[in-house]
Amino acid sequence: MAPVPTREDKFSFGLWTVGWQARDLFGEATRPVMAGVEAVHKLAELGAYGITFHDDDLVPPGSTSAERDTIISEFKAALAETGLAVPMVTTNLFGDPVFKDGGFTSNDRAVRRYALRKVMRNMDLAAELGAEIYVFWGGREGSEVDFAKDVRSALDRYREGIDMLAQYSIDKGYGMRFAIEPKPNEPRGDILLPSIGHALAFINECEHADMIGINPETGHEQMASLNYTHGIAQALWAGKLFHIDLNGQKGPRYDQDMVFGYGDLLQAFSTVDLLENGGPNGGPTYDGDRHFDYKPLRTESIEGVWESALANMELYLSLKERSQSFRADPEVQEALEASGVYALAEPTLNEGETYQDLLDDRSTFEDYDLEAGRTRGYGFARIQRLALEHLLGVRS
Ligand code: ASC
Ligand code: MN
Ligand code: MN
Ligand code: MN
Repeated sequence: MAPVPTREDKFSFGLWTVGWQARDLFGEATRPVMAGVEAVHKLAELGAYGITFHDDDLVPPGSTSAERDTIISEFKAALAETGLAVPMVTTNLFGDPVFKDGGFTSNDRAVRRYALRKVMRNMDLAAELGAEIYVFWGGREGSEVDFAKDVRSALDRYREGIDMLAQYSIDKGYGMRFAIEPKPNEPRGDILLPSIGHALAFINECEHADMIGINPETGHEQMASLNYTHGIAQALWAGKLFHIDLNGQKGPRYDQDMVFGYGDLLQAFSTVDLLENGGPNGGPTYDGDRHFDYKPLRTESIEGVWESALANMELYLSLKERSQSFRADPEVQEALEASGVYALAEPTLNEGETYQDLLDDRSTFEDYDLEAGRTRGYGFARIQRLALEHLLGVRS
């Protein structure tokens, strides 16, 4: 029996995910528009905790002020009725043709100023709905032509925008935390802040770095052949994992946004193990929402949309169960012990030991048994075998 999702599991979905009409590069929409209210009711029924949105997902571009007000008040009523939360909100700075060269980093200054206004307007709504996280995915911040974009100036403008918006949140008392979402390419040929590492380095240059973290998406890292679990572990280590976008991706190709676990299942297993168990040697853990940013298959009608929404949550919970059985297995603990996994938590130098003490310790170099170090085995093969047996449920 698959585990049943509940509010306590803190699952959330983008309105643009279940609401995706499945318009792609080669074909028209295969599904009708889904109103925010419908998504709220159905997600709540399935056991989700929250719903997130881009400004334009909730309020179609071109709506009048009166239409906007009506949509927002109906959306709020649905939230009140179901108890669904809005933990995160974000801005669409990619769909409108005005953003073809980016929002914060467009070569056109008027576009940059318009982009900032669009974000501020939506931050006001986000605050009204109680969102604590504000995501920035700069899908159009980038280039196809290296000579057409001064990357250093673009990063100056990116930082200027983020700094100003951080100040806006502070001055308004919104208390939001920002989460930057990296992606290597698509829709731009190359996107700025292409990986977790690039984004972390960028944040360190921002004025209000303490309130800025990242929102890494599984598939975006995997598009660049990077290990997502390692990436979020480094973000946790840096105290910067403010939010996550979970989904599935089959290696380096276009952004597939499949159901979580439908790409690299083994890596999804280590991702859930890290998020739920925090790593064998402890350290900062993640307590935000388990947010899915996926696209229901284009082949599906509405039944398939809700089927796949449920599949994300069920698969996550199944992997959580499997990771708990993995961690609780005495043989696994013994294998981790024998492999030095726990021992890596021990500092390399003794307390108070200096480099001079190390130089004086002949056992570390002159008398070190190099041959023993060269020929030992680490036993990682056994850990992998046990992990797969737990994942497959042949061991519990
Ligand atoms: C986001 C986000 C993405 C993109 C994508 C748009 O806000 O996290 O990955 O927009 O979902 O289709
Ligand atoms: Mn300031
Ligand atoms: Mn994606
Ligand atoms: Mn995403």
